[in-house]
Amino acid sequence: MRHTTTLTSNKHLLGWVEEMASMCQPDQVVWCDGSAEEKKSLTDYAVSKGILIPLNEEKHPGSYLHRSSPNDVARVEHLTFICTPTKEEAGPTNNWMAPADAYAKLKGWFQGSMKGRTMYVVPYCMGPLGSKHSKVGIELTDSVYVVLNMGIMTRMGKGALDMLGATNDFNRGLHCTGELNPERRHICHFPQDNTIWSFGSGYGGNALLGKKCLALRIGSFLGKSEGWMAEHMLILGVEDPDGNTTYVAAAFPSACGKTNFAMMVPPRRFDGWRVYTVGDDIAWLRVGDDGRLWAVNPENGYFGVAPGTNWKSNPNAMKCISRDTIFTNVAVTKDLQVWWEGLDGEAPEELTDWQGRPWKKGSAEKAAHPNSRFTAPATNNPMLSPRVNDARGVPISAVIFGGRRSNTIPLVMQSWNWAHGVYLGATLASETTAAATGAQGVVRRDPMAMLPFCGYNMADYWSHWLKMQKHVPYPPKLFMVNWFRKDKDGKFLWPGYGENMRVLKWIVDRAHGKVGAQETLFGWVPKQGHIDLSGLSIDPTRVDEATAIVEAEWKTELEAQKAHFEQFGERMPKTLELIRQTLLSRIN
Ligand code: GTP
Ligand code: SPV
Ligand code: MN
Repeated sequence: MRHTTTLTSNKHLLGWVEEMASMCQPDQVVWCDGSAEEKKSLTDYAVSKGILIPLNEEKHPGSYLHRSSPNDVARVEHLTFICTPTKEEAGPTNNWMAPADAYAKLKGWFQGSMKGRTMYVVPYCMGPLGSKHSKVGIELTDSVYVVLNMGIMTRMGKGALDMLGATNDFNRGLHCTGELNPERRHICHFPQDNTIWSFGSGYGGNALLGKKCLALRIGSFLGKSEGWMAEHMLILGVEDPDGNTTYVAAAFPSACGKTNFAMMVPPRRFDGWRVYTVGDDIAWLRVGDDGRLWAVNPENGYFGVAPGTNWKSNPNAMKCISRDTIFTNVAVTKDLQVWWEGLDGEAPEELTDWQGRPWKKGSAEKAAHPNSRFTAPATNNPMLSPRVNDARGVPISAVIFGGRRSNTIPLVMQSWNWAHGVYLGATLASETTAAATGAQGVVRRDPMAMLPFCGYNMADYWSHWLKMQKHVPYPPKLFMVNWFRKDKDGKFLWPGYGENMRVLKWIVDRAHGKVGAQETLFGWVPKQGHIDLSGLSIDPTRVDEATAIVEAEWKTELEAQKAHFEQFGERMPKTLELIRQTLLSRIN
C-alpha cells in the first residue's frame, strides 16, 4: 500500500504513518488539510454511505444526524486502560495493562483491520495555534464521522502540521472502528510513549482522541512532570456592570452541568452582568509570570449533552447548535428536525427515535438517548469569550468543584485555604450519569471530576495539586457547589441553570474579598441574606434546605471518605487524611 502527501515532509510522522498503515492495511491513506472543500467532500461521502443524515436545511442549516451503534453510546470506563510500566503508576482507580501486553493484544486487533477502508491522517492542535503550550496530535482513523467531529472540536489540518514542523513532538493516536464488538473494544493510553490506541468504538471520548485521551489523560501526566495541570473544567468570564471581568474555572463530573454553567445567561435581576464562555469541558492551567493561575481551553468546539437543553435552560447552547452541527443519537421529527427529552414544548405525536425506530408520544422508552450529544463549533456561541485564542489564557480567580448530590453537600461552600480546597476536590462525589456505560444514579467518589480522566496515580495527582500552592503566589480561591440537592419528594431544591448566577456572584465577591461569610464546622458559607434572591419566585425555606449543613449527614460523609483515602496506601498525601480527621473531630 502506497501513499503520498505534499502536506508534510516530517520524517518521524511519515515513518509512523507508514508503519501503522502497514499494520492496519487500509485500501488508501488520506491526509486531511482541514479545508472547507475537504469538509464538504467528506460530508457528501458520509451522507452517501448513510453515516450522516442531512437535517431540515431550513431549521438546521449545514447540520447532520448520526446514529451510532446501540452498543456504542458512551465512554467505556471498564475498557479504558492506563498502560504505564508499573501498575502503581496508574494507581488503584485506573484499569492497568503492561505496555507490552497492551500493544500485543491490540496489534492482533489492528492487524488488517482497515482492509477495504480508508485511513485518514488527522493532524490537530489542542490549544491556540502557535502557542508553545499547545499540543499537536495526529489521529489515524478509519471513521469519517471522527474526522468531521475532530474538524469541529480541534484546530484541525494544515495549521497543526505547520506547527509540528520537522519535530518528533506529537501525540500518536491510532483509532479503528473495528466491528463495534464490545468484546474487542479497548481505549489504551501509553503516557511514556505519548501514544493512544483506541479500538472498537466510534463514540465521543472513546474515539475523538484529542479530547479525554490527549487533553486529559496524557495531558495530566505531562502536566505533572512539566509543572502544569490538565483539568475536567469549564472556564467562564463573568463581567460586572462596570465592565470588570472575573474568570472562574469549575470541575463538575460528566453530565453534571459544565456546559450549562459555562454558557449561563444571568437572570433579569442581574441586568448589566454578562457571562462569557472560554471553555465548557477542559482547562489547561499554568502559573503565569504574574504569579496567578492562567487557564486555556484546548478545544475549539462543544461536544455537549442534548437532553435537557432548551431555550429556557441554555439559550446560548441553542444558538450554538443553530447551524453547522453534528447531532448524535437524538430523535427526529417527520420533517427532520431534532428532538430530545427536555426540549421546549410538548413532545410531537410521532418521532423517529435515536435508533431509527418509530416512536409515539407517551412511549415508555426515551426518544433520544440520554447521552445523545451535539458537536458544534465554538464560533457559533454568541457569548464566546474574545480571549479564547489568547495563548496566555485567562487569569483564574476562583475554582469550583461540584457534584450531583441529593443530600449533604450545600449549595455553596468556600474552603479555608488551598489545602482544604484540594481536600474538597479530592473527596468530591457524584451520582453517575449516562455519559459512561454502567449503572446510573450511584454515588461514587469522583475526585476533581477526574476519576475517569487522570492518566496516573490519583494520590500523586493530589500531591501535585497540593504542591502547586508553592508555585502560585496569587492562587484562586477554592469553592464547592451542589445544584442537585433534593427535597424529600425527590424534587431539586434549587432552580439551577441561569439562577446559578446568584451563587456565582457570591463566589466572585468572595474571590475579591468584597463580602463576608459564615464560618461552619466544614467551611465558609454565605451569611443569611448574602445570596441575592430578589426576583426569584422560590419559597425561601427551600433555599434554607439547599444551603443547610446537617451534622449527622456530614458525619456519614466524612466516615465514608476514610476507605476512599485508604485505597492509596503509602502514596496518599497525609495532609488530606489529616484534614478529614480534623473535620470529623469537630463533630465528635
Ligand atoms: P460533559 O459534557 O459530560 O462533561 O457534561 P457537562 O458537565 O458539560 O454537563 P451539561 O452542562 O451538559 O449538563 C448535563 C445535564 O445536567 C443536562 O441534562 C442538564 O440539563 C443538567 N443540568 C445542568 N445544569 C443544571 C442545574 O443547574 N440544575 C439542574 N437541576 N440540572 C442541570
Ligand atoms: C464526558 O463524558 O465528560 C464528556 C463526553 O465530555 S466524552 O467526550 O464522551 O467524554
Ligand atoms: Mn466532559
